[in-house]
Amino acid sequence: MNALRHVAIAALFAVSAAHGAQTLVVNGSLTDSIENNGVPSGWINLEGTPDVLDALNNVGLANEQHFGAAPSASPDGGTWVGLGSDAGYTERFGQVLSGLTVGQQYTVSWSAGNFGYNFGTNNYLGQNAIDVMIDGQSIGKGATLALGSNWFNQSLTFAATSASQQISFKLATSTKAYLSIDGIAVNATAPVPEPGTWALMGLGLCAVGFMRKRRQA
Ligand SMILES: [Ca+2]
Repeated sequence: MNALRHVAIAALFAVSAAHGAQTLVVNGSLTDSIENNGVPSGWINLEGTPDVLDALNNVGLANEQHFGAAPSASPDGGTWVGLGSDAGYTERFGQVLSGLTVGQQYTVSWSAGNFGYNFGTNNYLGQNAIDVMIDGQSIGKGATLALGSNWFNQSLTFAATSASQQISFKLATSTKAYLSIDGIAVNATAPVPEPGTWALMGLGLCAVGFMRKRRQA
């Protein structure tokens, strides 16, 4: 009887542990040295020349402060990534997510701002949106942002189709623009217990049922 109760309790603990959420992104804070044409550690450059910047070093150039709108402090802090676009030109960066559960829904969240770049004829001041891709296919985009000083929290969801999938970010249209992104996270939206957990949970429920039966007898 006591042993059965222990099995039931252990199974319930296993189920609640499976619900613990943890971001699957490496260096989602996009922390690294200021860099023109580079991406932070943990990330790969997929198209064009993304930059690592902050409010004092636009487009990843030291002491470059020609913004279209002065950035407010990033909600995530530190450095972030800048993505440009123009007719026939795009910049994209990403990383491979591993440990995904097939069929599981995941939420991708990030902060974005449109501070632009305004220097001579190099004007990237248009509005644009962050486009999110899984294995090179768009799963949607954040709200379109006009030039301004604020950061906006944005998110999208997708269902995993493989244990490892590449996530990447670029601008949604070819309008000449330069947007910033920071604080990227990927978390299970509504965790589904894994097969092993289902089995344990079933065992726990059987044990509870068995205890009830014994008590009734
Ligand atoms: Ca950051």
